[in-house]
Amino acid sequence: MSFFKKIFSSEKKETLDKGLEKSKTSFFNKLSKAVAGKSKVDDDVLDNLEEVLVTSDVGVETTLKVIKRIEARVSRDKYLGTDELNAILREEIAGLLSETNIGEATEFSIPQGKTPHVIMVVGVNGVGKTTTIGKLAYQFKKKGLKVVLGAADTFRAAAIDQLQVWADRVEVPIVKQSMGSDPASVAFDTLQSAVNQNADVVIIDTAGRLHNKVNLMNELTKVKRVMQKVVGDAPHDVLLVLDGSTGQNAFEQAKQFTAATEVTSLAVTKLDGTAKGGVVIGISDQFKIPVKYIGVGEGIEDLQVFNKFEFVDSFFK
Ligand SMILES: Nc1nc2c(ncn2[C@@H]2O[C@H](COP(=O)(O)OP(=O)(O)O)[C@@H](O)[C@H]2O)c(=O)[nH]1
Ligand SMILES: [Mg+2]
Repeated sequence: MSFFKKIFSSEKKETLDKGLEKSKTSFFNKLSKAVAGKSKVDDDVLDNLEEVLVTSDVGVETTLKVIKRIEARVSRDKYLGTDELNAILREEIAGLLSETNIGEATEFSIPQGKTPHVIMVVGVNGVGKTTTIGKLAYQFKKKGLKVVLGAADTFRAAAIDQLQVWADRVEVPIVKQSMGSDPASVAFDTLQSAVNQNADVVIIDTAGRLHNKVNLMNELTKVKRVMQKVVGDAPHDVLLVLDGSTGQNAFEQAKQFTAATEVTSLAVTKLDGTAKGGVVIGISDQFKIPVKYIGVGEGIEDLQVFNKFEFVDSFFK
């Protein structure tokens, strides 16, 4: 199919292939059981396939769409061999994802002359916000952009320390206050410092205490409002970080956060250590917000711009 004609950067693809290994092994084990003793894709095989997709965290809604597409294909082609199922899944899932009105995600673009560009990072505790911020800061810095980090997750002292560790590693300035201080005040200071230094990009870390949606919404709204006193249209991006290894939980978090605040893009982390990588397929299909980045390791280089066709290609290869 034409999607795969694109030549993917081989180094990036290798990391992705390796990162998805657990998800793939688990998927193909289930798939081979599902088609054992069957040479033809029939109703039984489709039933089993449905279960394989759901238990691989693709999500019920997306699974049903995929099954429908394959059913249509079975009635069109009369005979489909189970040995072709990989290739068929690859094509039909790529086809399904190409139907969403979200184009291919690209990395954050930092407009020239209208700086600083402010990115606010949100998500539940432990999903990988701080790590993703560190990796992003590294990518921006490599491009020659001036980055400032803001430690507005003031809920735990360790959260501030962790962002400091990343700031030191990437060698970018960080603005912080003590634990328990007002996150909006930290964000305000960070933007002022960024403006004073003529920085290109600001990345604001936040605390994600989801136990109360109203609280969360109020806090994020306040942070935004206070930032706008310094940069009128901040934040320019709100990146929601989701932990891919939590599977269906990541779906739930995406639903709750997008209801609580305006989110412009998604990052799905920890795809390297999990068999639940299929969750990215469901999230890409079901949310109107693009998955922009995926985390495929703990290292500074292990953040990739998400390409849905590249992902599907790696997954079903
Ligand atoms: N394997 C793996 N670990 C990750 C990834 N992203 C984050 N982590 C780890 O997840 C843990 C929590 O990350 P952290 O950034 O502190 O989460 P935060 O609480 O949302 O800021 C840390 O141990 C990170 O090293 C990833 O893409 N792959
Ligand atoms: Mg953190």
